[in-house]
Amino acid sequence: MNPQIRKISNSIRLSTLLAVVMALLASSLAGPVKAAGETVSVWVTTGDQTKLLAQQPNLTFGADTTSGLLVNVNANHLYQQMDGFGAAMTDSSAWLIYNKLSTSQRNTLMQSLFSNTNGIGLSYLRLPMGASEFVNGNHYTYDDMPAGQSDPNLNNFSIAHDQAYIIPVLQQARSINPALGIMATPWSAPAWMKTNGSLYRGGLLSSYYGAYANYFARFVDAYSAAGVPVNSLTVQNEPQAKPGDYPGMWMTPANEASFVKNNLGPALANKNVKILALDHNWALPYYGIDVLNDPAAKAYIDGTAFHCYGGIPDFQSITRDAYPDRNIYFTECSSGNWATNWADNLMWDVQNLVVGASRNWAKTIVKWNIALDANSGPHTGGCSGCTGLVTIDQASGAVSYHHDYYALGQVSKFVVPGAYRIASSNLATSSIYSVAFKNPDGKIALVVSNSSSRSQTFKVRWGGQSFQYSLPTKSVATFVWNGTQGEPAISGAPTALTTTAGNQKATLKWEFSIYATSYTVKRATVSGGPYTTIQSNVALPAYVDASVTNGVTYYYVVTAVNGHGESAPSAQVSAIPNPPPVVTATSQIEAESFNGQSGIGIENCSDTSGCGQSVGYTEEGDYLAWNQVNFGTGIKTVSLRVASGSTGGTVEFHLGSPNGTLIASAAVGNTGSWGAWTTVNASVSGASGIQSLYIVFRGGDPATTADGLFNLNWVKFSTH
Ligand SMILES: [Ca+2]
Ligand SMILES: [Ca+2]
Repeated sequence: MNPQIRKISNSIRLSTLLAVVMALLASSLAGPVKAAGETVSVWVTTGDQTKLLAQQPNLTFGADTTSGLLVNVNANHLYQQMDGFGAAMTDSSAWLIYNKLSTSQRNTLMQSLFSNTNGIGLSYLRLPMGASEFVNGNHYTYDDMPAGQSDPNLNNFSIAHDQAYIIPVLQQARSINPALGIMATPWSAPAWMKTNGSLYRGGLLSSYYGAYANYFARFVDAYSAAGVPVNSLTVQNEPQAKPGDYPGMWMTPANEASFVKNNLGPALANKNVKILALDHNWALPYYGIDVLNDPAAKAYIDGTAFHCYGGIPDFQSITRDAYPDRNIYFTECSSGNWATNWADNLMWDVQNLVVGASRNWAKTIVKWNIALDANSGPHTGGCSGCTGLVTIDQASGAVSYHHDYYALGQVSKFVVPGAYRIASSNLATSSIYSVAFKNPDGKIALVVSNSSSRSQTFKVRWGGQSFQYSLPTKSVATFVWNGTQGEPAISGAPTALTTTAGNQKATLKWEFSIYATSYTVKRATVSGGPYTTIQSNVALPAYVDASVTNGVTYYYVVTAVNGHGESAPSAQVSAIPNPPPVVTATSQIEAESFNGQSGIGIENCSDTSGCGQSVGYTEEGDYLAWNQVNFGTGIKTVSLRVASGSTGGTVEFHLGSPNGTLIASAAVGNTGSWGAWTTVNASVSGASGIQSLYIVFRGGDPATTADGLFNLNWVKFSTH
């Protein structure tokens, strides 16, 4: 119990009186300390493209009302601090901008990208270190050697390739937006450092970990000398991908942890560059956790970076919840000619990237190519239908702007590096999505999208005032205002409190209260109380209670607190912390219910027999583990629900450890696609009683095979 809070709540009438007196003093004597009726500027992009980041007539905050759809904003709640918004300056993008535009065309485009008065003020660029597939010509690194030769001292290292046009374009971008951040990412180490001597697939030879760390350090120094300081590095682009026709390199979490703690971290120690793990799909939230599980690696790692090509943005929070002292970044998503409905594309980007990634802790929102030509190029291998933020006509230099430019612009033009994400309502059941930020100068920017098929009217409420707005179908609006948030008394209890029991913990989440400055969490061991305060001054609407004993039922309520005092308590919820339960072998064991794993990814899925989530990204040696499975007696067979778009592989069932007693083995072939589910059966011998179970995936060398082996929905043992 915080004594100060208790004092406030006990003297609520006095403090209310004081507040009234203070307000009177402020309005009559001190001038506009808190000027009500703030002006709101409004910028809209509509799905029918009649308005493209178009400023609308100003609105004014007025008296608060509480009917209809309510988008609440509470700037007291500070989530992550933003590093910026942007896209990737690939070799292809820089080549087009530098070589295919006249000076005047180039200046106009660069202003439209990087100025937030003449354009959308992009503030973060991702830069491939060497070639991705988006290159005008051959794939390259900064230290290529003839086949059979190596260069362990990096005598041949040079960024001359980039000096021709990439660095000049980056310098111009920085001159327009001096706050521009740069994130660099290698697609592959030089071929001579790799297990297969190729820029495609293969892994990094352990004998060159030191040389490769020096390669990063040389790159950072060379770019700094060229006037383009690098703010962050990801260890490897898509370390779990195995591209066959453009640069890529296989790295496991253990590879990244080893490379970072022994080589890359020390090599960059005094260079003020953040090191980020993963840089791959939302579907791989356990990868970053596995890297951060190594404390020596974690000491050098700022956070984990995600791409959009599998999984959902919410999975970012799996990594963040495991390591709340490390950051989250969103670093790549391409649009392309596989999706051509402009309005739907606008809504997808706003909902999943601007809103979804930001609401799941991302400090950057970065799309893929900033510019490509009309043929989705130039590119060498890889994606053949990708589109950039803009398309540049190689013949005329004409520039066309795509939905991504406006989706990003609705936030990047108004939210600068250093802004914090603040609390705002998501009304998913009404297809109204929002995210809000508070800039370093105090200015608030609220982005609201309406992805429903009709116009919708909602109210934005902030600090005891509100305004109303009607947003057309499949459109997005940004509302910008300045001022000090008012602080009326909190009228209602916190809502939507939920709790999830875990091993030695209970996790609480609730909807934020519009005027709260903090929350108090209270607990009882008897339903209805009396409750004891276990934590006051909780800054955000979430709490993990780790001071629990397994097997005990706990009852929780939360209250919202501000300068006027404390709200009524929320509805009560209960949880019984417990170790993972014993799983019955003859029940349907969902693959995603594992207690331990190595190397897997997760996806939401659909299957006629139910799916929830499935496990994928399976390669040789990956496994799932359950601590306690009760086989009973007489187990004879096991059924597996699987899907595979590749040649498949083998699944093995072991007891005790991944290499323990083998009780069953089943071959899984191509089922037609990654979503074509089929049931495979195998005989089982030697399984009885309560055992730990390991499901181990077998097949091929992960560094060189083209795809994962197969997806797994569930397994079920049987006595028949
Ligand atoms: Ca894997
Ligand atoms: Ca499942």
